[in-house]
Amino acid sequence: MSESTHGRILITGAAGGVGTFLRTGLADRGWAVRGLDLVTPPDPGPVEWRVGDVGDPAVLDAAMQDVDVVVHLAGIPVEDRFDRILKTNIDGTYQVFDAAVRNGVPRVLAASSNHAVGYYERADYADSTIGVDVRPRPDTYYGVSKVFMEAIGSFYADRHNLQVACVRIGSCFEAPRSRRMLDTWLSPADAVRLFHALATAPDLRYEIVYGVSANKTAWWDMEPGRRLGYVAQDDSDVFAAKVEAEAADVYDPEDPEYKYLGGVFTTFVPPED
Ligand code: 15L
Repeated sequence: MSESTHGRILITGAAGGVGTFLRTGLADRGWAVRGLDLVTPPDPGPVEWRVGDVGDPAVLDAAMQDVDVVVHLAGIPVEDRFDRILKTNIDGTYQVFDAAVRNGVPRVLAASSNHAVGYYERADYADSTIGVDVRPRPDTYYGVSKVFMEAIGSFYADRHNLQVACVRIGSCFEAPRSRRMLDTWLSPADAVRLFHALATAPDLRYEIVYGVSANKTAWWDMEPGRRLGYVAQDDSDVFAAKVEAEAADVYDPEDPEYKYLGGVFTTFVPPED
């Protein structure tokens, strides 16, 4: 344990969007934060910074010294060609889990995504919420890489007693950017609440949770997160009038953006180059 209140947390992909929210938010909560990314951001904040690639075991071994919890965010955050997803998201995630076991880090919190289950249809959940135990239905190669993340997390929890939580993150931005995101929004403050709760939850073995705020229109089961101490406090409803006024299209429940959990990701084709 370090001298901080909770210990040392390593965030991979700490320069990215979610990483930027978490690295300052978790430091404010009393964690000693170590950030790892390909670049150093102009304003890393109260963070010990490491530059390197999660694909490099030596980089990971150095970054995981004296670490209590790894938050694994690094990866391509959208659809891409399979070979790139394979290298960065699938092999990169394997490397992170393997390095955690090799270096005796007890807990890994991994950023899965709603796109692991993106082909589920909203209309089928008009009177219920979608659970975390449904069959994976990835909507992209990106989503496939998140299913792999959840699978290797489960394998390493069973094989190596690693404590693992996989967070199917919704849309983590300052504010919802579209009508769909009124359902899927995870506020930056709730993201910090969620990852802090998962980092400190007693008796964690293996869990999948949805990473979403307390949105009036959310249709994902919040109970697994709640059981682990996550109390969401934000609701996208405060942005609803603004989002509705700015929406360019007419609401059509058959539009993939609204029909599927993963929205337009269900229509994405990987780039050719
Ligand atoms: C994700 O997994 C992406 O990384 C992010 O860019 C958003 O598009 C988000 O899902 C979403 O579904 O809104």
